[in-house]
Amino acid sequence: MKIFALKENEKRVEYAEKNGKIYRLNKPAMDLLMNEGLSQIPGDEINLNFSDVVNGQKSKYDLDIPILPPEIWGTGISYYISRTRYSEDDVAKIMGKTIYELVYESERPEIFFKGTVARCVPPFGNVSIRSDSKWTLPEPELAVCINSHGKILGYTVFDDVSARDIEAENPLFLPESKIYDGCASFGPVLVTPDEFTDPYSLDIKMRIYRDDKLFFEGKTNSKNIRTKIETQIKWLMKDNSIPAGTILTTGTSIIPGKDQGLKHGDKVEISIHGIGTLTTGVIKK
Ligand code: DO4
Ligand code: MG
Repeated sequence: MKIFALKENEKRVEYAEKNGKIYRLNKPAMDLLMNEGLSQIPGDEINLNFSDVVNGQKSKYDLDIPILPPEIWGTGISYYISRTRYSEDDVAKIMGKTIYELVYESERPEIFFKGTVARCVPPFGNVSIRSDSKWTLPEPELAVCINSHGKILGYTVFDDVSARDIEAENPLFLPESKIYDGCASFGPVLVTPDEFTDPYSLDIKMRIYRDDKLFFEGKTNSKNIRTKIETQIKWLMKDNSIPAGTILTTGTSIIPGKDQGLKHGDKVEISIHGIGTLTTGVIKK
């Protein structure tokens, strides 16, 4: 099943796609996700072309984020390339190793609070560059939605937009680099595990367009992730109660360079095999 949401006359309406049929839900999508035993989807089947809704380039509809997570968390430095690229700056070292090398080697992953729904923009919305940042990067990531026991309810595409200059200036500035208005987007759909292939063999691609021309392109595969998603969830939930519907975004491994930061007017496309393409614009505050 794939969950998505549209804004209709200023109201949020949730939908589910299953076996080629689309249902307008009359119960919250979250209830549906938490009740796998339901034999019938609670809603009316409607005549809507799924590819018109979630086509990566554009949508005929006004999409919203697929679910409304009560909390959003992130994992950092979960790929070898992030360990290396983050260590390139003049960053803090402990006993001769950069903090990023150390966190990559550590059993405990780096886990940080990423934000709330109010700070997320929907697919085809505009993510933001902070007014005090000159180097902000998109971070294309596979994200999971979990219940309060840590069970994975669905997978989605997440952009963990980050003010890299603020983060590089001082690691204690991480919260300001990560959490601000327009610091994230996710969607266009949430795919339930029964429709999902192996989360450790997914092609992930990102393209940035500037003035309608391709400005940056990168690709990776989720097989390169160091800490398995289940282990990330276990650490997130250690002595930390997590409300059902929480999103955990699992880390980036496509990292544009210093001269490839986002600019006002850019378009970012992030595709993950089996989920779809998340497209957003970019604005500078
Ligand atoms: O401290 C760095 C955070 C890195 C991050 O968000 C990632 O690796 O995806
Ligand atoms: Mg990230």
